[in-house]
Amino acid sequence: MRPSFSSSSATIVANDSTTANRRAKQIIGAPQGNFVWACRIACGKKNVPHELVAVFPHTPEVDAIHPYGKIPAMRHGEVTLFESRAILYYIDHAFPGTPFQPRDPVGGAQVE
Ligand SMILES: N[C@@H](CCC(=O)N[C@@H](CS)C(=O)NCC(=O)O)C(=O)O
Repeated sequence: MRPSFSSSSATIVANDSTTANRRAKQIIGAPQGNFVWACRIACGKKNVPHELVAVFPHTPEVDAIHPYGKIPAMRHGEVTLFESRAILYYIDHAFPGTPFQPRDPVGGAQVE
């Protein structure tokens, strides 16, 4: 069963000018999931347009990417990722905008 969600919240309208942004980006997972929310908030902060594929854990869309079937997973062109920290890292580094973490080694390590 697919979870219900407001389709109006599933698409973030943003400047689509970069090469990375031109590829379709999907966040895969039920919208009520806290780790899913973290990834979607990150997309919002970076103005990264994305489609929410609203599915529960252990569904085919998730199992195709995550070896343990957990949400979130992510697809962006040829790139597939799982684990919210990895997805957040990707969003932070692949797209322009104010970084979530300091880029200098000491600042980045302190955040970690
Ligand atoms: N460390 C993972 C945790 C993901 C996670 O536990 N997601 C839950 C939903 S909030 C899930 O998929 N649970 C199903 C399961 O554990 O089998 C991450 O940060 O992505």
